[in-house]
Amino acid sequence: MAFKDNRQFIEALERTGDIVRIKQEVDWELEAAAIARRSNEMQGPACLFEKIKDYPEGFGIFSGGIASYRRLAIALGLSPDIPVRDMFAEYERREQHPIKPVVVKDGPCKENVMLGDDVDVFQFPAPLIHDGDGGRYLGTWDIVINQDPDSDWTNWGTYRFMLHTRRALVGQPLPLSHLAMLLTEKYVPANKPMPVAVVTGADQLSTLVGGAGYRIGESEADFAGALAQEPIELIKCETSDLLVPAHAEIVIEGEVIPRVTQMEGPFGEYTGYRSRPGGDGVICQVKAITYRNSPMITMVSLGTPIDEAGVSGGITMAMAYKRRLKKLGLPITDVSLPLEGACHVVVVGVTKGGNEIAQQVRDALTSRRVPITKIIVVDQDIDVFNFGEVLHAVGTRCHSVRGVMIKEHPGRGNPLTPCYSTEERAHGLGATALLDCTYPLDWPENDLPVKSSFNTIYPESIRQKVTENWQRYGFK
Ligand SMILES: Cc1cc2nc3c(=O)[nH]c(=O)nc-3n(C[C@H](O)[C@H](O)[C@H](O)COP(=O)(O)O)c2cc1C
Ligand SMILES: [Mn+2]
Repeated sequence: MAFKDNRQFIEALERTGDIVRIKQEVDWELEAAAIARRSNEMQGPACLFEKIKDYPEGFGIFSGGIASYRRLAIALGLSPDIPVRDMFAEYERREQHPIKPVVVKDGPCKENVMLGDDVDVFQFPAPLIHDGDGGRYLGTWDIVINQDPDSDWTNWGTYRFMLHTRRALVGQPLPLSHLAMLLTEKYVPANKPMPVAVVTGADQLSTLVGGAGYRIGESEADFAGALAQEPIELIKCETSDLLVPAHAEIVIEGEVIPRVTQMEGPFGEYTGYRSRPGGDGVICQVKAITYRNSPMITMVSLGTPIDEAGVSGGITMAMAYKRRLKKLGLPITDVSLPLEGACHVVVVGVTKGGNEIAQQVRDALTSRRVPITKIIVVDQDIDVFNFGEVLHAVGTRCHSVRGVMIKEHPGRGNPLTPCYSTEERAHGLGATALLDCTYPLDWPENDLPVKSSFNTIYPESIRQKVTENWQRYGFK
C-alpha cells in the first residue's frame, strides 16, 4: 500500500509512534529546524510543526519523514521492523518495474491558486534552517520538475531553492544535474526561459526518487510509480504544460531565466558541514503558486547524519552502485552505505575476492564524480548491512599495506567534502582509499582462519538446541 500524500503517511507514523505533532508555536527562524535536527541526531521521531510564528493556523512544516530506514519501510508499505537487507531487496525488485504516471483533471494541490501580482513566496513559512544560511529555503525536501523541449522526457530532481524576492526563488542545481544540463544545452542557446515547477510536500517516495541518480531520458515519475507499485497521479500546471504530483502540498510554478544569476547559499550541506560560501544560483521567476488547504512545507534539516537526505542517498546510491558493478559482471553480493558515513563510505560484498577484484570494484565506483572517499570490500561471509561485522573485518582482515590502496581522481572529487584542500576543491580533485578485506585468492583453503562466532563455530545441532531453549535458560 502506498500513501498518496504526506497526510496519509503522517497518520501511519502516528499509529506506530514515529512522529511528534508540535502544537506549540515555533519560529520559522532556526527554531523549527533546530528541533528537527536534534530529533534527527537523537534518532528520534519525525516532526510536524502545526503552528509557525507569523503564519496563519494550519500553515505547517513537516520534517524527518523518512529520516530512518524504519520510516522508509513504513513509506514503502512494509513492516517498520523489516531487516534493512530485506527492504533493500524489495526496493530493488520494485525498481525493476517502472510504472508510468497517470494524468488527472482535479487534485488537492489546486485547492488554492495564487496568480500574477498576488504571487508571494513569503506567504509560506519557509524556514531559516541553519545559522549562517544565505536565506530561507522553501525547497529542501522537494522535487523540481523540468522538461526536455526536444522529447517527451520529463526530469525530476531534488534541488534546493531559497526565497529571493516575493516573486523569485534562487537555486543551485549543480552543472551535472539534469536540470542544469537541460538549461545550458537547450534553453540557454535558444535564449528561452525554461518552465519549472518547484514542488514541496509531494509524497515521500516521489521525493526520494527526486534525489536518486537516474539516467538522462529516464523519468523519475516512472520510478516513483515503481516504488509505490501504482501510478503516481499528476496534474497540469496553471501556467505551463508541466505535470506535477496532484497530491503535493505546494507547487511553485515558474521559469528559469537563461544567463541570469543571483547569490545563493551558503547552506549547511548534506556532508554535515557548511563547506563553501554562497555562489551564483539560477533564478526561478514565479508565475503562480497552487497549494492545498493548510499546506505543509516539507523540510529536511540537513546536517550530520542521519536525516532523510542521508537515508535517501544511502538506499538510492547503493542501488545505483550495485547496478553499475553488476553490469560489469563483477561478483557482487550486496552494496551498502553506512548512514553515518554521509554517503562517503561504501561497503561492497563479493562472492570471490582478492586484490584484483577489489581494485575493479574501486575503479568502477570512481569512474564518475562521486562523494565516495572509502570503499570497503568484504567476502560474502560478512553481512554488509551489519557495520559491527564490517568494522571487525576492516580491523582484522584488511592488511594495512597490501590491503589499502589509494588513488587520486582528477576532476572527480566532491568539492563539498571537507577533507579536500581549497586547491583540491577548486579543481575537483578527489581521492579514494580502498580497504580490501577479502582474503587473497592464492591462500590455501585450510590456511583461512575459522571465524569464531555463534553462527560459524558451532555445529547446527548445538545452535538449534541453544536457540530453541533460549527462553527456558532464562533469557527474555
Ligand atoms: C535534500 C537534497 C538536496 C539536494 N540539493 C541539491 C542541489 O541543491 N543541487 C544539486 O545539484 N543537487 C542536489 N541534490 C542531489 C540531487 O537531488 C541528485 O543529484 C539527483 O540525482 C538530481 O536529479 P537529476 O539526476 O535528475 O539531476 C540534493 C539531494 C537531496 C536529497
Ligand atoms: Mn534525472
